[in-house]
Amino acid sequence: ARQRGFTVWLTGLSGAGKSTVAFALEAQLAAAGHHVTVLDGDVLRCRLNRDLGFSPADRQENIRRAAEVARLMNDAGLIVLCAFISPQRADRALARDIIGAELFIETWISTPGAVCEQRDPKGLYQKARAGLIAEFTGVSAPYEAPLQPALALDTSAIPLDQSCRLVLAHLAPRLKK
Ligand code: GGZ
Repeated sequence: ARQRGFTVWLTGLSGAGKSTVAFALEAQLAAAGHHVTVLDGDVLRCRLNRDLGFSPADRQENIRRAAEVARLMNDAGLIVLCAFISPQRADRALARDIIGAELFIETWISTPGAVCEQRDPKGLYQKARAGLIAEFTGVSAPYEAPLQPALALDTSAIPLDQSCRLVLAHLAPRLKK
């Protein structure tokens, strides 16, 4: 029988390493013969979600659409790696309900805010501090950390390959057969 899909939901601050972990995992899972894809907030916001901003309501709609897409892909047998800040606990609960609790693996990329701001790969924190970006998560908008994530990974404390190994070890029972 075709492999059943599931969703690894990566949540964390901008610059925490969500996309980096997601795309590295995608490559490793694909190399092992699994059907896998990434849904990335920054990417979806260029197409499917291009009409959405960063108000709480728009973030919720962003997460809702992403979760509906992940659900369709899971139904089609794909492993889906979702990388969204998804700062609101209620929105992650909505995603879990849409995808199905048993197929939803919440993974907190827990890299501290000070490290993310230090990295500032796109200069967004600097712009947010200067008041040029409103409602920027961790600066002028809240991030609600998961209370009981399946996994927590601080990418400033462990290297990328170890983060991938920890996720793959957690997924191992689902990847059998
Ligand atoms: C947070 C913002 C904002 C604001 C632009 N707040 O690290 P990035 O740059 O490349 O990816 C971030 C992306 C966040 O999109 P998500 O869909 O993951 O967000 S959410 O789940 O909250 O809906 C960041 C960039 O967009 N960005 N403005 N104000 N991140």
